[in-house]
Amino acid sequence: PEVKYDYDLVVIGGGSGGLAASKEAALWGAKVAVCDFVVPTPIGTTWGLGGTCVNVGCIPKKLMHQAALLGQAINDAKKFGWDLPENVNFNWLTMVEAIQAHIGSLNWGYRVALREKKVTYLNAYAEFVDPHTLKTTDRRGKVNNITARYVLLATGGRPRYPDIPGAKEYGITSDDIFSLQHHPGKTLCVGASYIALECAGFLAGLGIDATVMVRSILLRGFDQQIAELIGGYMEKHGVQFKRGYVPTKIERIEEGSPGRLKVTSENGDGEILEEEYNTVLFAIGRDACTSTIGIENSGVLLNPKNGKVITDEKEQSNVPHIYAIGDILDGKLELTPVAIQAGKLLARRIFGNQTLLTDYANVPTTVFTPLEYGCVGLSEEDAIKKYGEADIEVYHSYITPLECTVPKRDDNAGYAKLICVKSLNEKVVGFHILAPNAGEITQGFAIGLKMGATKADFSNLIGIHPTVAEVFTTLSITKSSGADVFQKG
Ligand code: FAD
Ligand code: NA7
Repeated sequence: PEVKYDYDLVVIGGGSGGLAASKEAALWGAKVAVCDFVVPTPIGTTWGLGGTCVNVGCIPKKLMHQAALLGQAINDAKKFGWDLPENVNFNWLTMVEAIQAHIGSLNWGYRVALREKKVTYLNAYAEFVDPHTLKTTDRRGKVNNITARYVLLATGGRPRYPDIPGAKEYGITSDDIFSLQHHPGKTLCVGASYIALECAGFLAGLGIDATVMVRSILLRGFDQQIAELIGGYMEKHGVQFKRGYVPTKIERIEEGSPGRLKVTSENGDGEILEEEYNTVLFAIGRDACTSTIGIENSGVLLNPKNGKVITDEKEQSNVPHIYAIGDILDGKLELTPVAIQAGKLLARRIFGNQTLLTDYANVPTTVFTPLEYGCVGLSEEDAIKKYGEADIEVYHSYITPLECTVPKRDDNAGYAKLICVKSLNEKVVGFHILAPNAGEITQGFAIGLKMGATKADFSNLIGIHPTVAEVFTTLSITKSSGADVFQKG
C-alpha cells in the first residue's frame, strides 16, 4: 500500500529559495509546508519571514547604500545650484526605523502570499527524526512531528564569529547592523568580503568613522584589479584600511550603547595593535545552517570542509527524496536570484513534469560598495588560468561619470573592461564595470555574455549617450598595448 505523508513537500527555510520553491510547488497542486525559524543572534536580534535577503541582507544593505549615496548627492547638489544649509545632519535611528518599516511590510506580504497559495507556514525550527519525518519546535517549545514525501533543505547561512575572546559578547555582524537601535559610532569591520566592504562603505557614506581590517586581500574570488580600485576609492571617501591584521581580543572598556571597546590585533610579523572602537562588526564568512538540523538522521551527505550539501545538477542529494537549494548548496553562488531560480525550477521538475535545470554559469552580480562593481563571467585571473595569458585580450577604459564632472569629484574613478578569448573570435568571457548604478548596467549586458557575444558584437552595438554604459560599445584600447586609458574631459 502507498505510504501516506502529511505533506507532499516540506521546505526547511522560508528564505529566498524556500519561499520560491514552496509557492511554485503549491501552484502545481502539491500539499506544501514551509518551516521558517530565526535563531536570535548573540545580542538577541531576530526578524520575520523571508530569510536573509529581505531581513538582514540585500534589501536593508541596498537601502543603507542608498542612504549613503544621498549624502553624496546633497554635497553634489550644492555645486549644481541647490541652496542648502551648511550643516545637514544624519539621524541613524530615523533611517533604521524607515528601513525596518519597509521590511515589516515585506514580511507581512510573504505571509499573505503563502496563505493565498495555500502553503502551510510553520514558524518552527525543523530537524530530521528520520529521512521522511521532521520534528518541529515553535517559539514556545511546542513540538510536533510532520512527515513529508519530499524534503527541500533551504536553511541558508549565518555569519561566522572568530574564535577569540570577546567576539560573541561584544561583536556584532550583518545580522545586527541593519536594525541596530543606536548610532554605531566608530566602527571596525573585520573581513574583506563583499559584506565587510559594503558595510564599511555605507557607514562611511553616512559620516560614520569606519575601518576595515583586512587579513590578506580584498574581495577574494573577484577580479583583483577591480578589488584594488574599489579599495582605493573607498579610502579616498573616508574608509580606513588596516591591512595584514587580524583581531585577537575584544574587551569592553565602557558600558553603554554603543559604549567603548578595545580591539587588540596582530599582523604576520607579530606586531600588536591596540585601538578603541564603539562597534566591531565581523564579516569573515558565513556558515551553512546544516549542523543542528539532525542531518545525521537523514543520511544526506555534506561536504565536511564547509558543511554544505552535496547535490547533483538536479539539486538532488544522495538521498533521492531530499533536495537542497540556495546558500547551503556546495560549490554554487550565494545569491538571492540564484536561490529563487533553483527553487522555482526544482518545484516544476518535481511536481510539474518539467525538465529545465538551473544554469549556474554566467550569473551576473554586483557589489554595492560606494562605487558599485558589476560583473558577469570570469575575472581576469580566472580567464588567464582557463585560457592561458597568450589567448586573452583585455579591452579597457577608465570612466568619469558625467554627473561627477560639475561637482569636480572622482575623475577617472570608474573603470570598464571586457575580457576576450582570441582563439574564440574574441568571445567575451568577462564583463566588469566599476561605476554608479553598475548593477543596472550589468544586468542587461549579462544576456550578451550568456548568448556568447564577441568583442565585435559589442562594437556593433550603438551606445546610448550620454551614459556610462556606452563605453562598452567603443572600447578600443587593449591592456597589452599599455596605452593610456584615462578619459579626458
Ligand atoms: P536564506 O534566505 O538565508 O533563508 C534561510 C531561512 O531558513 C532563514 O530564515 C533561516 O532562519 C531559516 N532556517 C534555517 N534553519 C532552519 C530550521 N532548521 N528550521 C526552520 N527554519 C530554518 N544576494 C544578492 O543576490 N544580492 C545582494 O545584494 C546580497 N546582499 C547580501 C548582503 C548581506 C549582508 C548578506 C548576508 C547576504 C546578501 N546576499 C545578497 C545573499 C542572499 O541574501 C542569500 O544568497 C539568500 O538569502 C540565500 O537564500 P536561501 O534561501 O538559501 O537562504
Ligand atoms: P567570504 O567571501 O568567505 O569572505 C570571508 C572574508 O573574511 C575574507 O576576506 C577572509 O579573508 C576574511 N576572514 C576569514 N576569516 C577571518 C578571520 N578569522 N579574521 C579576519 N578575517 C577573516 O565570506 P562572505 O560571508 O562575505 O561571503 C559569503 C559568500 O557570499 C561568498 O562565498 C560569495 O560567493 C558570496 P581571506 O581572504 O581568507 O584572508
